[in-house]
Amino acid sequence: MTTPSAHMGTMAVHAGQSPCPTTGAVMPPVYLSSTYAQQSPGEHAGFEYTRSHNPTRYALERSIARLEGSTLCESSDASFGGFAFSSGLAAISCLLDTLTAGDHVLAMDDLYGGTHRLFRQVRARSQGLNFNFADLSKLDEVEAAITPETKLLWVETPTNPMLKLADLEAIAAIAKDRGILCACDNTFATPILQRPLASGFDVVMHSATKYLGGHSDVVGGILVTGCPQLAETIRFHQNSVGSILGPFDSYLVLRGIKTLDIRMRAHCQGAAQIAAMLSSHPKVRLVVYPTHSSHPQSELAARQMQIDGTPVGGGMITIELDGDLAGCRRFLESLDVFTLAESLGGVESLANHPAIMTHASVPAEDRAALGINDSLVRLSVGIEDVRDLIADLQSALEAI
Ligand code: P1T
Repeated sequence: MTTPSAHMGTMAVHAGQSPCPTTGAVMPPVYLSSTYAQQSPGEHAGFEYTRSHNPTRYALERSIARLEGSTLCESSDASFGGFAFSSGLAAISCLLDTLTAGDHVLAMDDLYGGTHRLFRQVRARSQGLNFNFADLSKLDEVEAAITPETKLLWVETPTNPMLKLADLEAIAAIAKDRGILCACDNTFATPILQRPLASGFDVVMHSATKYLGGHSDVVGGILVTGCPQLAETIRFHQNSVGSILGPFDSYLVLRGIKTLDIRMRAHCQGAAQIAAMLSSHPKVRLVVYPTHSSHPQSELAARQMQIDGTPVGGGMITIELDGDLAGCRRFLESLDVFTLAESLGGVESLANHPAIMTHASVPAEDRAALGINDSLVRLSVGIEDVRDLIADLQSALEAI
């Protein structure tokens, strides 16, 4: 069942999958075989070697391609628009592999720390790419930072961890005008909330480790494109470099995606209630939540992030506590239902201290400029009963 008019909840369950023609198995089997028998050299059923072709990975790749709205998802050859990798960073690396030494990449200033590290500390040296970081939530900064060598615009929206937004349609228009590829890390929003390809983006990327997997039990990455030529290029590089997602991990992500729609609704509902509670709490100096009226881009959030036409802010909240690092540590150590851990997007609620944990590799002066200070905490709101989450936060706030 893959009719293009199906709603997201239906597509999340069915896209890219049909019962096994041999056994009727409803879930795509996990094809662990690394290689496939050939009748004669070069004569086979389309599968040669699992790095290049794997039916379980293909099922995941077709599923996410359809959810992100790639028109290539029905293509009968391997360029069907979705690509699965061994991690989110491996997916980003593969896209960078399509660039050439000397190319310029303009990236959002607020990014996951590991993406920042990959750009600045690895690919600038190993691949000779030039990176610039600008506040792409401001369109004049996008225009000003583009150079004749700019080949890729890289945005996260909402960003990790400051939850800044990039105006997808406006940025895609700027990039298109200048023939620059534009890519969006859609990890925080997921296709349930926003579909960058429909806004004119060329590529969508995910850390599948997060909401797509949804259960904190798999590490993976995704690229999706709607451009046929780029799909061929990415498939070539995915196979040539080899950082593919294994069959069992592909199965886990596919299984996670089945409940993505229903989970994202729950994450958004819980997070909105928690953001409202925190914004009137005396021990909280700042609450950042995209659809909250205090967010400087709440109007853009309402336009860009929706479920069934209703604005939703996602499952992530960033807060600044009214205390120093010691107070912040006491808060984080006192949490009970929330677990203090890196990562996000699972069914269980997590709390993270970006300055010491996920964003430690971002230079201190950049962190300071972005507002990633010692009092900043990032919350990933899970799908537990929100009353328990609120009670947990209220109790831990008393410890500051
Ligand atoms: O961890 P990995 O699957 O390689 O994904 C990297 C990545 C890419 N993009 C975003 C927006 C991310 O949040 C991440 C990973 N982030 C964390 C581990 C974290 O706690 O923020």
